[in-house]
Order: sequence, then C-alpha cells, then structure tokens
Amino acid sequence: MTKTAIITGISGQDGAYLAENLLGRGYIVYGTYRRTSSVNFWRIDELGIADHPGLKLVEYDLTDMGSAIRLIETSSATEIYNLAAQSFVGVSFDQPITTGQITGLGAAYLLEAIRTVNKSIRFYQASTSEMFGKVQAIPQTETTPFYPRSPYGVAKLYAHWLTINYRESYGIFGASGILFNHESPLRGREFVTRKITDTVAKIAQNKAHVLELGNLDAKRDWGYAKDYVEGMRLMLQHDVPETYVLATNRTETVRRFVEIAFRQVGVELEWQGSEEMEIGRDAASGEVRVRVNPAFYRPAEVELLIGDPTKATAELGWKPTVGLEELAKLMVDADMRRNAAGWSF
Ligand code: NDP
Ligand code: GDR
Repeated sequence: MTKTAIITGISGQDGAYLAENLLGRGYIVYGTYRRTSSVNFWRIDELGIADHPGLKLVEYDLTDMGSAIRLIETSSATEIYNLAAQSFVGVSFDQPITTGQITGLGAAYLLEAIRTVNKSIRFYQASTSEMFGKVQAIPQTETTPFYPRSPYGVAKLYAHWLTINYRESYGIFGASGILFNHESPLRGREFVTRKITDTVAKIAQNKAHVLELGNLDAKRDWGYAKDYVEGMRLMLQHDVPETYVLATNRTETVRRFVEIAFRQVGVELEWQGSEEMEIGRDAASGEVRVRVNPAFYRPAEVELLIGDPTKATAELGWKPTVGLEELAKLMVDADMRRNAAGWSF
C-alpha cells in the first residue's frame, strides 16, 4: 500500500533530502513551506523532485494549529517528520521568542493535532546535539544530561521532552532523533561548513579573497545529511518509538574543516596569531585567506560535540557512510560548479 508522509520544512536541507528518499520509495509526500513573498525551492529543484507527481507542496506555518489539523485531515498521512524550525543558533540569541514559538511550540501544535485527529500517526521530532550544549559527558549518548547553551537549544529541548511526554501520556508514536551536525551541498550558507566551502570556491575562482569566521576552536561531529535523513526514516519504521543519537563519533575543530576545504583547491594554510587575532595565510603565496572576525562569535558557545551512535547502529542498522574529507570535497566541488555557472544560493 502507498504510504503518505508529511514533511514540515520541505524547503530546508533535510526536508529536501528526506523528500527525495521517500519519493524514491513510492511515498506520497506532503511537503510544507511557509508563506513568503518569494518562496525558495532551489533545493528540491536541484534534486530534480520539484515536479515529481508524488510531491504535494502545501503552505503551512508551524505556529498555526488550525493548519496542522487541516493538513493531517486532508492528507491522511501516517507519518509526520517535523523538520521545520528556526534552525540557526546565532539568530536565536537575537530572536529568542520567535525561536521558541517556531522551534519549540511548533512541535506542540503538531503533537496536539495528532492527539486530536488521529493518534496512530507516527511522529518524528528533529532534536539536536545543541541540547547537550555545555557537555556533561564525552562522547554524548541518549542518556547524557542536557545543558543547552542557546535559546535554540532550549526551544529544541522543550520539543524533545514534549515528544517523549506524548509518547508516555497518550501512547503516541513519537520518535526523537538527537542529530549531530550534518552537512551537504544543500546546507544553507549561514552555517559554517557551507560558508567555508562557498567562500573557498569563490577564492579559487578569484571571486573572493578572504574568508571571515568566528570561533575556530569549536569542535563539531559533522556527518552527511543524506545519511541522517535515512536515519529519520528508520526511526519511524521501528517497532517502538524511541530516542536515538545519530553521529559519526569523530570530532574536529572549525579550523580543521577550513584546512580540509582549502586543500580541495590546492591551498595549504599557515596559521598566525591566536583567538580573535588569528589569520590563515596561503603557505605558497603568503596571501591572507582566513581572518577571525569577533562579530561572528556567539554570546555562549558550544565548545565540543562528539556523539556515540551505538544504539542507532544496534537497533536500526544505521551507520554514517561519508567521512569528513569526502564531505568537504562534495561541498567544495558543488560550490565550484555553481559559482562557475554564475549562481549561488
Ligand atoms: P534548515 O534551516 O535548512 O530548514 C529549516 C526549514 O524550516 C526551512 O524549510 C524553513 O523554511 C522552515 N521554517 C522555518 N520557520 C518556519 C515556520 N515558521 N513555519 C514553517 N516552516 C518554517 O534546517 P535543516 O534542514 O538543516 O534541519 C532540519 C531540522 O533538523 C531543523 O529542525 C533543525 O533545527 C534540525 N537539526 C538540524 C541539524 C543539522 O545539522 N542540519 C542537526 C540537528 C537538528 P524557509 O525555507 O522558508 O526558511
Ligand atoms: P551549529 O552550526 O551552531 O553547530 O548548529 P554552525 O555551522 O552555525 O556553527 C558551528 C560552529 O562554527 C562556529 N563558527 C561559525 N558559525 C557560523 N555559522 N558562522 C561563522 O562565521 C562561524 N565561525 C565559527 C560556531 O560558533 C559554532 O561553534 C547547527 C544547526 O544546523 C542547528 O540547527 C543544529 O541543531 C546543530 O547544527 C546540530
């Protein structure tokens, strides 16, 4: 029988990849986007699924519960993947209330709609390693205590616990995936990896000269987004609703990612100075290619993330398949192609 799923946030990185994954399996997908003056579907366009007959694009705002109820009723979906969010940590410090309304309460509206309309719908909540924040254990697992360090992390923690609460209170199949950073050529340019690969490509093509960044010492566990959306799908096919960490179990600094990305275009960097005064020079030409700009620092930083996905591997058979060097190459190559063709999102 054909399955039907709702994906909130179809215009985002994960929404686009998950839609591609589910459409490839014969699903009908209701992909939600929010009303703006000009809707941006570049990701589903790039994946070639925008006109797929199984894809239905529906306008939906996460903060409107009536829309949630109508969407569930009209679609007859049996699975909902809640991926929409104000997902940029930096912005959450400037817009903590909006972030709470979208990223936190947005999940509550959906869970309430499920509870009201059809309790048998399976629900996936996009939780995050940001909830670990000031980490209480290394590596982080499903049982590591949380200590969020941003309004975004706090909002996500509310949605995470609400998902578990609806699981325990009403028997709703609410799965929560605590996903560590995952990247791809479809990553937004406000996030550090894509900002780096896009600028590296532009520097290689003489369209930019210097990459300006904030904290180079932050450590992240970076994986490939396509692997992670498959993990989401597996969580909703499992016998019981659970909480899972998806991660690679390797952590590197932002500085290291910068070095790996520059190496893709034949540039080796030499570092000088420290912290807010640090610069990276092209070792061959001596030109400054990286500069720290304190404007990109955050009021509170998450210093070190490294996840242990043992539970997901044991119970779901999930494993990351793409290493950091391969990921950086995929992203730099895509940005080189796009910049050469004269467009860049
Ligand atoms: P993106 O920022 O790429 O996508 C977010 C999506 O949410 C976009 O489609 C955006 O629409 C939509 N959205 C934002 N506000 C609203 C609103 N008020 N109503 C409806 N839709 C809205 O995020 P990712 O794809 O990277 O991440 C997917 C989810 O997973 C997010 O919830 C994120 O917080 C979470 N997450 C991501 C991780 C990662 O490393 N990528 C790691 C862990 C969790 P628009 O295009 O209009 O802005
Ligand atoms: P993060 O991702 O905050 O981990 O959240 P981001 O790529 O924004 O930052 C990663 C680290 O890089 C440091 N950094 C910079 N970050 C940005 N964006 N721009 C810079 O110029 C810069 N310089 C240094 C940051 O301080 C940080 O330490 C992402 C989002 O996708 C969340 O939605 C998701 O929940 C988490 O990953 C897991």
